[in-house]
Amino acid sequence: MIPSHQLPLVGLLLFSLIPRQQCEICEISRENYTALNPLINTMINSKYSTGIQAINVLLSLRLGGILNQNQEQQLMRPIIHTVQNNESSLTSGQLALSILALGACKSPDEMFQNYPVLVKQLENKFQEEIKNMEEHDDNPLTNYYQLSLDVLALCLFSGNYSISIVARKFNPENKNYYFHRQFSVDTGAMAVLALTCVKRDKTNSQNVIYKRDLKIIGGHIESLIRKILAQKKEDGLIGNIYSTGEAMQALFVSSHYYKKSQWDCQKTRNKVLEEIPEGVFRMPTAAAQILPALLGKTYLDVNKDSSCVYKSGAFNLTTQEPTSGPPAVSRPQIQVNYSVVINTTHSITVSVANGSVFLDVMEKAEKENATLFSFTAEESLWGPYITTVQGIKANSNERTYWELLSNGEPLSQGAGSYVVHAGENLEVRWSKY
Ligand code: CBY
Repeated sequence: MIPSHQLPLVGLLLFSLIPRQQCEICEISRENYTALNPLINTMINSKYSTGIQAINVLLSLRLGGILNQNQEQQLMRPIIHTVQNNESSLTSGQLALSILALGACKSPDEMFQNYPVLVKQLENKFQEEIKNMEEHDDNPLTNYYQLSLDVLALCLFSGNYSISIVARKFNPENKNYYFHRQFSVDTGAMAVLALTCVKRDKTNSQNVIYKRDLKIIGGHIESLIRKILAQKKEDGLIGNIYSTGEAMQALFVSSHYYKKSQWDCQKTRNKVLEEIPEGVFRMPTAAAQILPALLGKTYLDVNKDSSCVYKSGAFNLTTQEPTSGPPAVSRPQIQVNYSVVINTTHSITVSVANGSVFLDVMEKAEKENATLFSFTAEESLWGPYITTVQGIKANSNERTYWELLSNGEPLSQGAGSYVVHAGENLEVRWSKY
């Protein structure tokens, strides 16, 4: 017989012996960390002229416990500069991500001084998103990926937001989860992280209205997880290679919503590891979005005491300039076809240096005929985002944008990173998502 006063202790012991089946996290073991070196070196050695591109990198490296204090300071500088000087021009999601990055693993007193001000600004930006939806046929100023980041940052950093608005707006049937009627895994995954945070944060509340909304939110998580798992591919990827890291994070935090047999975490992880040497994650943001999942971390760990412990010496960091290849002039030229498609098609054949990206082709075409091929781009976390062509501007209230295609197929990389091939038919098409 076990004396009754020892029962809680025995219970605790038994609980700690239960295998972690409930929480399927297949992070890679320390011996295999060398496989991650290309990701980490890309992030550390890139030059961040605008803070925007460094945001995700700082968050990811902090969560992984990879930066020493000096490196951390260096990455924080351009980000702090960006949030302080461009407050109004930052989108809600960029501000939310900056809050996550600057606040990751810091106790309130170590935190960046203006913190409460940033959280207040985010509350306002989130409200503007909701207001825009009410006034413009349910279209936010940005998109649901960013609204999810907003809720996540407000939830993790004690900002104000309405649970009932979250329960209402994040219904998985909402059109904002879909582009061209295709479910966006990135968006669904970020929403699962946000909704899970809200659910965990408010579960102990006695408020009856909260209880009703939390039940609705639980239903949303379940349905989003079903939609994410439905995008699992034969090779283990979920959506595409760039959405897989975030899908993994969503699946880590919601393991009681699916059966173990529904997802082979190792298979997904191994496929991602295979792609690293292929250079698929050459963009710092791409590297930053895959790394946490490979280390078994999620954005919900951002304010856990135990996270971000500095793993001194675990990674082989090289501090060299990223190799950029021979100068463009000495590279052989290739010819590609480029078209702008609105209702009619305007085409041109241009020659560019081998190894050029889509944006180089657009610049060359513009030089040859500015009337037909003029364009503008904005800096985003993923590099340049094409906003206007021939003066026609993408508009989120109308769900219009300039779609990039090659040989009739939409590209899965942006204009600044897609490397073009000789003879290819490249296209920018005025489209509706
Ligand atoms: N992030 C965001 O606001 C973007 C959210 C996101 C879901 C994002 C993908 C996922 C992510 N992890 O960041 C997203 N794309 C969105 C929402 C959109 C729409 C933006 C609408 C709006 N009002 O905000 C839209 C217009 C449908 C869209 N993406 C367009 C494009 C094309 C850009 C073309 C251009 N005009 O420059 C393009 C190139 C697809 C195409 N063939 O035209 C595109 N997106 C791509 C390829 C991608 C992936 C980038 C991958 C890469 N290696 O470059 C992406 C990761 C991402 C960025 N889009 Co969108 C999706 C994927 O492949 N998994 C928040 C902010 C703080 O960072």
